[in-house]
Amino acid sequence: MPDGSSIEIDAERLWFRLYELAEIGRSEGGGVTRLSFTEEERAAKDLVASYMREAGLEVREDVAGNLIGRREGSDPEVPVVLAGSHVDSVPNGGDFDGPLGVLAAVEALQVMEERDLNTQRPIEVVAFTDEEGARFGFGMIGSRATAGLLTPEDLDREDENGVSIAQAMRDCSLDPERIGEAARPEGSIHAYVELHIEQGKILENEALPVGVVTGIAGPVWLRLILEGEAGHAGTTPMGLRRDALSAAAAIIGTVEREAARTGTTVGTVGQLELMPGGINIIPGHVSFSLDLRDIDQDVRDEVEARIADEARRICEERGIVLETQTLQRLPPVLCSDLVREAAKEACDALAFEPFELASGAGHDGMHLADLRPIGMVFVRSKDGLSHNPDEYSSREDCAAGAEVLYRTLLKLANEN
Ligand code: HGY
Ligand code: MN
Ligand code: MN
Repeated sequence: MPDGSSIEIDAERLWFRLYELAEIGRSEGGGVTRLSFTEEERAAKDLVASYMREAGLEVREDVAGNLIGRREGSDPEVPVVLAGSHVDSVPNGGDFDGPLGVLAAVEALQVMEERDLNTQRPIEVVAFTDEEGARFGFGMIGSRATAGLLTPEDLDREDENGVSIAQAMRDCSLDPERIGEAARPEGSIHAYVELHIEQGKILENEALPVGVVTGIAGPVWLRLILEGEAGHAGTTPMGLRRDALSAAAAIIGTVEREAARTGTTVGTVGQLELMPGGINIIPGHVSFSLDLRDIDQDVRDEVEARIADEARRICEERGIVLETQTLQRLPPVLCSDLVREAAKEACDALAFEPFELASGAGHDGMHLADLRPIGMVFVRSKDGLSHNPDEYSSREDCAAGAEVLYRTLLKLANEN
C-alpha cells in the first residue's frame, strides 16, 4: 500500500458518507433495499445531491431521473469526462454496490475543488437510475437513456404489482414521453470511468486492493414459463402427471451442468414462482428467471442454445407447454485502452500493481461503450461477497480505489 501522504482524497469523509447513505433503505435482514422509483431511491438521491453541493458541483436531474453533478472545466464546450455508478440496490443488498462509485467520484471532485485544481474538461458525476433491474427485470434504465437506447416499449415493462416503468416514472413526476431528451449527443462525452466493488474473489486471492477492468461480461436474462396441469397429489399416478415444477427442476439441473461445462459461463436461477402452491396439488404453472453470462458471447450463446434444446425436449416429453421470454440480452463489452492506461498509470503512481481483470457483473458502462471509451476500476470485495448484507470493502481499499479514480479523472480531464 502507498504511504498515507500520497492519498489526497479524504478517506474519512468518503467512509462517513458511505455509511450515512447505507442507512437509507436498511432492511430487517441488515441489507439495503432501494428499488428504482421508490421513496428509498429518492431519499438516497437527495442525500447524494447534498454531497454534490458540498463538493461545489452544479446539480441537476435529467428526464430519466439520472442525478448529475458537474464541475466546470476551463473549456466548458469540450466533451465531458463522466464518472458514475448507481444508488439503487437489489433486495436486501449490500452497502457498497453502486454507492462506492458515486461517492468516490463526488469525493474526487470535492478534492479538486478544495485544492483548486482546474481541469481543461468539465467532469460530471452521474448516479444512474435503476442499474440493478431488481424491480422491473430490465435494468440500467438511466444509462440506456443516456445512450439513447431506450424505446417506449421498454417503459411498458411492469413490476410484480403491474406498475409499468412509465407509470413509476410518472409517480415520481417524470414524463416518460420525454425520455429521449436524456440522450447525450454523439461526441459529447470524452470518456466514462466507474469505480465499483469487484463482487468476486480475484483481487482478494491476489491480495490486491484495486484492479483495472478489461471487459464486462454480457448478461442474457430470460423468463421461462411452464404450463402443465394441476392435479391431485394423491390420486394422480407418476406416469400421468404434467408436473410443471418437476420439468422446471430438470431444466434448472441442465442450466447448472451446461454452464459449468465451459468453465467460464455462469448461469443463475434467481426467481421462481409456482401455482397453485398447495401441499397436495401437483404444480400446474411455474415461471423462473435465468441469468446467463460469459465474457465470450459465442460461448454464452452456445450454452444458451444447449439449454434451450434440452428444455424443449424435457417439456415435450412431459407434455408441458414452454414459453421463453427474453428480458434483456447484452453483448460483452471491452474497456478502452484510453481509460485502462490512465487507470494503470494512476495505480503505478500509487505503487499499486496495475492488475487487470474482467467483470462478471454487468455495469452501466456497457451502454456507454458505443458512445465513447469506457473503463472501470475495481475495489477488493471481502470473501467476494455481493448482493448480500455481508458485502464489505475495507475503508483503506475504498480510499485506494477512490484515489485511483481521482487521478484517472485528472488525467482524462486534462488530455487532448
Ligand atoms: O446484475 C449485475 O451484474 C449488476 O449487479 N446489475
Ligand atoms: Mn452495481
Ligand atoms: Mn449489483
